[in-house]
Amino acid sequence: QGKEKWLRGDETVWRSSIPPLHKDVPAITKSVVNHVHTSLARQAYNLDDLGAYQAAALSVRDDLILNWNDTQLHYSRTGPKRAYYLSLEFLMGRTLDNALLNLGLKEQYSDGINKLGFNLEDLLEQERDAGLGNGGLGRLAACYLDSSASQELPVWGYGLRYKYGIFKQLIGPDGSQLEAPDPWLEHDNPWELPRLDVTYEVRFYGHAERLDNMKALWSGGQEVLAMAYDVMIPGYDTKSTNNLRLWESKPKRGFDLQSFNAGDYERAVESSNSAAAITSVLYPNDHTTFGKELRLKQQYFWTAASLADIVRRFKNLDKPLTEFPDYVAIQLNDTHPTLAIPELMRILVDEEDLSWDTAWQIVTNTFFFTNHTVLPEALEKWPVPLMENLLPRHMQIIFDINMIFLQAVEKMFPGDREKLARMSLIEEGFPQNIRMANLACIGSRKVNGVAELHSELVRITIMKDFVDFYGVSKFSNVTNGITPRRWLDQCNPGLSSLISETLGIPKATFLKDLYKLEGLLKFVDDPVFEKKWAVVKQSNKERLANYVENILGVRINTNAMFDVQIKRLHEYKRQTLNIMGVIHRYLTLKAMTPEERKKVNPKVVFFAGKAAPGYYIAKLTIRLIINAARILNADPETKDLLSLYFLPDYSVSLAEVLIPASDISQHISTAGTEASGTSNMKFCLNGGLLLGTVDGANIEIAEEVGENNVFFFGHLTPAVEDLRYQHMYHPVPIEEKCPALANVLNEISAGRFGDGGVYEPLLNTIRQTDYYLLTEDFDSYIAALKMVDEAYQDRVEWIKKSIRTTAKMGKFSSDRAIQDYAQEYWNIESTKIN
Ligand code: B1N
Repeated sequence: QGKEKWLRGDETVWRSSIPPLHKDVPAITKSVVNHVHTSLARQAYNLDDLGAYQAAALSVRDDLILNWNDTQLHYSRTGPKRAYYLSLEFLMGRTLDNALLNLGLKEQYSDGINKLGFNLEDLLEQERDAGLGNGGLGRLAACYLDSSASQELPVWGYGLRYKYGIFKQLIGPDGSQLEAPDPWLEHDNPWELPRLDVTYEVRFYGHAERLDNMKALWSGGQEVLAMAYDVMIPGYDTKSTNNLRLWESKPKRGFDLQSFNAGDYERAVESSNSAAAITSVLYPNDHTTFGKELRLKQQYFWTAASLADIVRRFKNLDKPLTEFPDYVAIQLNDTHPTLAIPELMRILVDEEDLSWDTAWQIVTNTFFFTNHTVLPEALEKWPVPLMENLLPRHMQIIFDINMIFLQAVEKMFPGDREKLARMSLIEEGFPQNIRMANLACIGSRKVNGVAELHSELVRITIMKDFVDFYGVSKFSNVTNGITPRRWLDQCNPGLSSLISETLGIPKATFLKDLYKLEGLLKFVDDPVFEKKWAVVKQSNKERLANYVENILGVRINTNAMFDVQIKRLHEYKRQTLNIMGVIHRYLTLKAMTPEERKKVNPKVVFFAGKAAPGYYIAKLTIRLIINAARILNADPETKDLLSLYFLPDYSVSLAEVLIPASDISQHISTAGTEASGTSNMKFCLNGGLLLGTVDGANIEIAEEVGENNVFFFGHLTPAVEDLRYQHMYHPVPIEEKCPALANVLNEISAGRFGDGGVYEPLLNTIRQTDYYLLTEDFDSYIAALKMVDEAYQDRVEWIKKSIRTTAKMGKFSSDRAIQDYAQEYWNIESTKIN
């Protein structure tokens, strides 16, 4: 390394001129003021919070870039095996606070910013969330990047730089959700580096002509440019700074000069508009597929640019392509990047002239596939005619993969036509459809689910035939995790400090090894510690109350129990079960005498979450929650005992305020439907207790903390199928099956929470098929809520439960999950950057 010849100019001049990191307060103020004056062309007299935020961010960015440079140079020099995480979503949230904590510079910056007459906490609030994701799947990708960098693993993310992230949620006068665009780049984004020199051409449409040896020539059509933007991902307490590369689509030329010269200006910009459209907006649906051409374009644009970039980087190593899997592992985050499989085949066979078999060998040793849901409506299928038109060469490759694969299946299971039909990459019908999960499975080395139960369901339902064919060892589990840096230290600094002080270890020790939290168990019966624990929770509830007062203008009772359900609105997540439970509680309170009411503990129920803009039933649920809140919160008889808030525009930043304030949170999906859930882990890490069904990662949380510290209810997964069958073929009227719920539905119908007619379609989903089994679980849900109330009466015991819960969250660090991927899947190693 030291013997390398210096490439350009005088080495000593270069080396002595590299700027230093801004580590002490004078260096920090100097750097910030420098950015105020030069980068922003402002001065002290005309600087506001936004400007001060920008200057602070630019100063921190300088530090990140220096670390990033050293990290990337180190990777290039040492050429380790790298892993790439391909995700159509990265729900990053804000960056400044996280970067300061990971760099270990928060206190210094706070002091420096004070000296300049500003308050760091105010500046942090100026930053917009990077909301490039819908929910759990996108936030998981963000946690995994943090853990990869923190553990000094050579991992890059690849995604799209959407001009508009997840929509902003507004609430209309009638209580229904309205959507507004999210122009998150409006104020410039200091956390990205535009790479004008990193561009690739991506082809769409055109014609594919078959040649010999299963090769083909793909030509014509439309070419679009992909340009890279790099987002620095700092590790915690390390110099390692990884990269998230996001692609932006651009027209190859500014506009079509021919049409322009011919005076057809509209035509001239049309093609440039259609190129820019590809990365203009994040699709706001989760768990549903729409079959829209623009979405398929996004998927191909992103996988083609990412693979071109990965192959180019591999070629710099000067190794034969057959060694590609020794240097590259690619994780497919759900089926969204599955086109990477035929795309790598195309590169290897058509461009690199490898034989089909050699190429397939390389491909199937490079890719790994994570499935995130078994819900049928979420499994991606693309119509064959659409694929044939947009990506003719990929369609040929998929047919060829399928033919060879089905021959192998036929050989192992001769004559089993039904099995062949189920395993085929092509679903018969009008039109035919491509089953992306099947393609992702056969093109990957391993397939995993995201929690034990879910991985088992993958093996016995959607992938059953593939387990029979490949053997079970290809199908395993990596239970999801969350980064304790953001989801403990950053969002709950009070608790983080208390833990550090109690265990007598620096924060970094447990933030890098979350199992260290078990040390708290020794203090469960220490009354002084219990008191401090309760004080932290109380101050987090005050912080939330202030937030609510700011946006809704009401003061909430922080002595009440805080009960929280925050997640995307979806029937399977059963926010309806929760709101029906709230209304049931309200009706019960109304029926009580004032004397009886005196024995009731006050409770505040919080909801937050977005509904996909086209998801009618989910939007009706929001409307019901908001209109019920208007009645409940205005009822003088009950409002001090039960109040209800729907906080609009749920985001990562809002989660950071809500989660540390919760006493109890709800994770109440119909058993077998929530693959994992990750907010359940976040609440428990922050000492909130869990009320949930026996589903997803709830099960593993209960295994860790002990069943007596969680509140479980409802039917178990094996019962669900039978119950649905009964509902279909032997329906029992809801009045008989569940009178308590029937009563709630009747009150809603009767107009108690505004025009009852509006809610009929929602109520009918329960009265009729009840696919998500609310009528089956309602009574045990109400019983579980009652147990929560009783448990909360004994506040000391509640605090003990809370401490025990936090203490046992070690398993749910995303560091553990990433270690598992690194060792069992990618075969990559940590490297220290000096
Ligand atoms: O992925 C999370 C899990 O914790 C959740 O349980 C799971 O529901 C979530 C299509 C999805 N599964 N599928 C999606 C997102 C976007 C889209 O277009 C499907 N999200 C999940 C992390 O494993």
